[in-house]
Amino acid sequence: MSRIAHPGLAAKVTTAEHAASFIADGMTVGMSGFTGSGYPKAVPTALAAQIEAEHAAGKPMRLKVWTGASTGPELDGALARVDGISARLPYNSDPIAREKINAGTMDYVDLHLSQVAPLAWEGFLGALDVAVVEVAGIRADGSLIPSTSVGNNKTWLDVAKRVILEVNSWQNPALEGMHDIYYGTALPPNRVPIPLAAPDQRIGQPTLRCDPHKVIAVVETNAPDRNLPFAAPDASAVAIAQHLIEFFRHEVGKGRLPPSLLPLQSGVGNIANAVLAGLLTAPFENLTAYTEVLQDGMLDLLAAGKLRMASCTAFSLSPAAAERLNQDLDRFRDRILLRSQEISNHPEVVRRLGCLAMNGMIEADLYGNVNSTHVMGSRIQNGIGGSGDFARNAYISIFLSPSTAKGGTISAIVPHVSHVDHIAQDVQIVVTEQGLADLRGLAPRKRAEQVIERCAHPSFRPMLRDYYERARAGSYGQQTPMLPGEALAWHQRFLDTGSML
Ligand code: 0RQ
Repeated sequence: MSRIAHPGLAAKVTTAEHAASFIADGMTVGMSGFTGSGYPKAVPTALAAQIEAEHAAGKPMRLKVWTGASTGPELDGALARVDGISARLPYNSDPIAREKINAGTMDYVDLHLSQVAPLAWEGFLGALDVAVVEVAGIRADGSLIPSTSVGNNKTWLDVAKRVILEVNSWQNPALEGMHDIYYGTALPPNRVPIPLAAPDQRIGQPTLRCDPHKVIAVVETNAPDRNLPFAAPDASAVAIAQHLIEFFRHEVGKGRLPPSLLPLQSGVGNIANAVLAGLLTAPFENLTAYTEVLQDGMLDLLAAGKLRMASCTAFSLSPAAAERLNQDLDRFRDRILLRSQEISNHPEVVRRLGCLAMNGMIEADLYGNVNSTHVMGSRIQNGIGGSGDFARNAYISIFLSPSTAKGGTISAIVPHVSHVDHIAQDVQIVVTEQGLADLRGLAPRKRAEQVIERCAHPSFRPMLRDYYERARAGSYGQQTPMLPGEALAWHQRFLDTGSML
């Protein structure tokens, strides 16, 4: 049965190649997609072929590409491979695009994910020529059934001059009704409070609005979302999870957290997933999540009945977990809500709900400043994503990482971070496999002692103590002792010798 119930839009069905031909050099294209979910699969691939042909004919063709967050290889990978992206925002984890960004041949605007939609309405990002959005179906009234991610789709459909829709029949029709799309946002001075006071509250409608007159092409697809499988948690990830769960138990014991904790936010990656796996056997029931991505660990918690419900903007599931959810969607559909990313990550809502923010990091320094994005201060790994939206506004802001990287040659605890994403005021708890530093209420010098003694790897502790003692002796000021040249030379040593040791 066709998924396109609107006759006018059904009449616009065409090939991906024809749809892609509406996109020209220099245009800005807003695509759907958030992690490997809900991104268009056919038009970007056709577009990559078109770009390759243009380049072969000696003609320029490069686009500005906006999305929700990272996407799948058919989008970022395909367009980056043919050198078809001049500028990208707001998040990237594609390895080919990463190389181009770090080679300086692709501009990358790394943004807080909650701020992308407002920036687009405010006109601060320039005009959006075309939106290319995957949906699970089109209803008779022309409204759109969202797919496995919402991301910035609402905004792209509203602000784009023209719209191309991909209707993916691989997506489960039972997705209909799982979304909550809120149309109450406005620009200052007309902005009003977001009326959301609990993770399971609905404040919007299940479908996306779209003016049918703006739709220039509809493409039918049947293609799976693609996320990478998670690695099984290693000993380090398990130790990090144990420290954190012990901390939660302690906080419940002190009466600073309720027994069912507070809404969980969990970042991307294997460590975050290991923490969720740890919660499966931890003594907390009736948990909730108010987060960006729903990953395997959360699905397991939902299946086990530990997690009462999860609010997110996208599924970020391994192929096996995506298959499992697709087969069994009826079991989960009343306990999962998908929202636009400006709401899933909204600072006002995160602060009101009191989220427990758990995010990965590249490195933390003695005072608790965190670098989430740049290796050695200059080479971007992914982007800040939603970590800043949550960290600054969380009830407790937690950053997690193994204490070393690159086979133990690099310390994730450093004298001074080589790039700052999260200032010390936004970082309350730092956890490595070595232990957990609780920095709440501590002045910088007390923070330094905690971070070195609890989080640093034993092979780096003597060097960090030595640096800190000399900083205490020779620093210009004693509020946040620092020897600027040496703090940066710490990173330079790796670049010079391949090891910080
Ligand atoms: O590089 O793959 O070349 O070996 O960084 O590190 O250990 O695989 O860890 O997948 O958990 O990612 C901060 C990047 C951690 C992630 C970051 C190198 C390491 C490896 C990846 P290789 P791991 P993870 C909401 C939350 C920002 C966005 C965010 C991230 C690679 O958590 O992108 O929080 N966060 N979003 O070797 C040198 C160090 C290093 C280092 C790691 N100290 N020095 N290299 N690496 N630490 C979700 C969304 O926004 C969608």
